[in-house]
Amino acid sequence: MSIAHLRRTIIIVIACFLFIGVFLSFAQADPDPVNNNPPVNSLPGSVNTEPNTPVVIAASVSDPDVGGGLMEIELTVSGVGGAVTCGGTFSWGAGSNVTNDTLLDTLANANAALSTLTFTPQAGCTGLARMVMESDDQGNSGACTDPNPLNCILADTNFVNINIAAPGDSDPVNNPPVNFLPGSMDTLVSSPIAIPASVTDLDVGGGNMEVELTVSGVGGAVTCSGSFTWGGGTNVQNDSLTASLASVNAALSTLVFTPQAGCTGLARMVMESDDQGNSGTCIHPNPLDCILADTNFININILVSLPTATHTATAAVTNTPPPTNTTDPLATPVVSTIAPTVTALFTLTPVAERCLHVIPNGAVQGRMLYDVRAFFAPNLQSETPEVVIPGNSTWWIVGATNGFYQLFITCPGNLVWVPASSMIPNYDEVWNGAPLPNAGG
Ligand SMILES: [Ca+2]
Ligand SMILES: [Ca+2]
Ligand SMILES: [Ca+2]
Ligand SMILES: [Ca+2]
Repeated sequence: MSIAHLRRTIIIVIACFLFIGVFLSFAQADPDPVNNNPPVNSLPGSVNTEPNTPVVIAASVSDPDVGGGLMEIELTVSGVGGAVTCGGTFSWGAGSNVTNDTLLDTLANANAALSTLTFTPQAGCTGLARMVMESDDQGNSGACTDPNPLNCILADTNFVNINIAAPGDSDPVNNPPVNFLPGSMDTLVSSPIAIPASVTDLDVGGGNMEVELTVSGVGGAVTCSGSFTWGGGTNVQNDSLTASLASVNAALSTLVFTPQAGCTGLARMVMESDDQGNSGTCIHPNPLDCILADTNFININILVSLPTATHTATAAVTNTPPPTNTTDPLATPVVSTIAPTVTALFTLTPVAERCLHVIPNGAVQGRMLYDVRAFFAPNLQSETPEVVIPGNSTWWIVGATNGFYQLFITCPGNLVWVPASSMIPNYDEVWNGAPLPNAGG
């Protein structure tokens, strides 16, 4: 490499460093090198969260001329009043579970503390909370010619609204919990039976529910006692659990009732769920009045033997002719040879039958395209000998797999399958062509 070449290379490298330096100085430019410039808060105008659920707030501050000087950051949870209906607390790098806090530190450290800012709404409250952020630069930096040095300290103040509501809950008052529990089930003498139980609550959010289960004492119609096991306890006659909605439902999902040994007749279990007031602004003088509950019971019929294998069931057929002015493929008149109410002979293997008084959430009704033989299982090998589902009748679809739909026919426990290809959406005014589930297959 020649001397001239080397010199040219060095000049280019120096030019590059100069360019980068100028670029960086522009990036951090002090727009007024003589006087102080104000800090600027970065804070969202609003954030959304669910009741009893902490929310991260993205907050930071900048100041073009604070340099290595100190900033003061003050955070405050607004009191309840006016539009603000909920209090709360916050945690950040400088404090935990506080309603007001200040920090005096460098810009970098202030932003490090702000980077972990999390707001926790007041327990059980829905509505609006608010946090105020004030940053001042302690006069950093610039010449101060004002006779009052306090006038040389520049500040920025903002607030963030925190909207606290459960998805789909437009009502700021508490909504009650709803239990799902079959009205009755059958089991054999001394045979434990799994009970499908669950609870929902629109606005409990991250708050706790309390579920209490009790085996009714013998008396009146109740002739048998028993015990139960669930996620909250084993072989107990009374138990309660206070936990999140997901946790109480996980506990309920394993509920098994064991009848008193050798007893036949009727046992009963009571389920009471309360939402601990979660959530809603409580306007009652007595806070207990803001706790909403649902109470149900299930009758457990304890039988020497299960009902006879063959029985006649009257299928609840909604055989309404389809309307004429829709895209319903059946809008052209269909001549059905089957009467509106169909009596079908069911031959089902006796099992501890589960009667679905409660249709699963999200289930839709479909319409039969034509008469079709029902199946015991979702496969072509399990065709029933005599159960025919009439064309044009409508049914709840409670399961879908392997190219089959499972239909709820009638209580107790009569569930059958039909090929999914034999059903279309129901175009009546209630279902309005709601899509049917994907049956795969
Ligand atoms: Ca300045
Ligand atoms: Ca400044
Ligand atoms: Ca509500
Ligand atoms: Ca509630």
